[in-house]
Amino acid sequence: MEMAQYGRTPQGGVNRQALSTEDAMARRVLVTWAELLGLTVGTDVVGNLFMRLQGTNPEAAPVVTGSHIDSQPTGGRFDGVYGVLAGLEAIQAIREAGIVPKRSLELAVWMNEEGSRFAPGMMGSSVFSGSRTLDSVLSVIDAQGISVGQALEEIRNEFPDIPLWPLERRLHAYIEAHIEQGPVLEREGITIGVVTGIQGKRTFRVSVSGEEAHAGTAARSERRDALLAAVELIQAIKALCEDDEDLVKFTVGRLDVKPNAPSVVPAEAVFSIDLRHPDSSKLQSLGDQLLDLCAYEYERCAVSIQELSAAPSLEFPDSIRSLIRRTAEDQSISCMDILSKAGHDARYLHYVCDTGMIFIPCKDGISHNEAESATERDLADGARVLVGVLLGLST
Ligand code: HGY
Ligand code: MN
Ligand code: MN
Repeated sequence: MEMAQYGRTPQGGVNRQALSTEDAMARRVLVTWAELLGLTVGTDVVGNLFMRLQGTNPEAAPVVTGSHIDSQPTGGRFDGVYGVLAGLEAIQAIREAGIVPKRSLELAVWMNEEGSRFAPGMMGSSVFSGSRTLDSVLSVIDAQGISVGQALEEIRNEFPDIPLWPLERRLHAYIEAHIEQGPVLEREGITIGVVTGIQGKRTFRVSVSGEEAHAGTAARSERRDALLAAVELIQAIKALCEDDEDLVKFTVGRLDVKPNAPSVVPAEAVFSIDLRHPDSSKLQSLGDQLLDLCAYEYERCAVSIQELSAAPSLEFPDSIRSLIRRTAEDQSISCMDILSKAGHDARYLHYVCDTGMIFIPCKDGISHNEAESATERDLADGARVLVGVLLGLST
């Protein structure tokens, strides 16, 4: 609740976008809490934050837990930050129990998971794990034309004393606690989701270019209305994505129109596409058909499409999943297997070390919405299971 003050919105949610002043304030509080616990704090060139409880064998690859603290513009108080604070609580509980694990335990705060201010998301975890190059993210700009590189420099200036740790460090395992962001656990009356994997996702940016004209005089047959063209194209993609099983997830979350003036025929419409499906081959073919649709002309306008990210469905290793399941059962906390329909930084850690996720329910499955909420009991149970899993991996 205290963390939710940073970027708090009047409707009770948070707007704490990546590398914003609200993000910097939240980082400041986290670093203070970590230092009070005697943890060692580090960062890296892509703005990830790490807080370490040293193990008896400092050379051994660490066990890492964490998530993100950046939010969507109308985000909730739990998406991401729950995993960071559950991780901090878990490390605090282990330390206060006087347990010194063999492997160091680290809390990770990944930079820009959400991809709202700077697209695509998961920049911190993908660069850390070597899936993306640092240069490919530094040049990305926000709506005001500020680049990730500039924003990172500002954040570094806020925390000049935090040492830079290397990218692509060897990790022993990574565990992320997160709210489900869907209705299944709550509907089934189950507390812990043993996450089996993450569904695939492809994101695109589509630019439609037409020509400014007078709204009152330009003849319809001569108009090159970029917005009407975008609407036609979006409708065509919507039809392509309609499946009976409701497995295809197609979202146009952002649409920018230029010049965006009521009496000027729009000359440009740029929109985002977020496309997801649990079956990687289906996602591949849907995305390719979408690309084909963009090859046509709509309202005499030109269409160009850029793929921003493409990630197949993944399955977490059974070793981690059974450890999570056993830990929940040992603590008589109900659990069930569940596929993550939402994306997470755990995707990129999965490519470099044994990785898993622990879900807890959220109210009505609502997320990426200011009404997002979770019960204290579920939040605490998730942290309890996290402690057990971290001990299982590090002692
Ligand atoms: O979009 C996602 O799946 C994640 O919550 N950023
Ligand atoms: Mn999240
Ligand atoms: Mn999110």
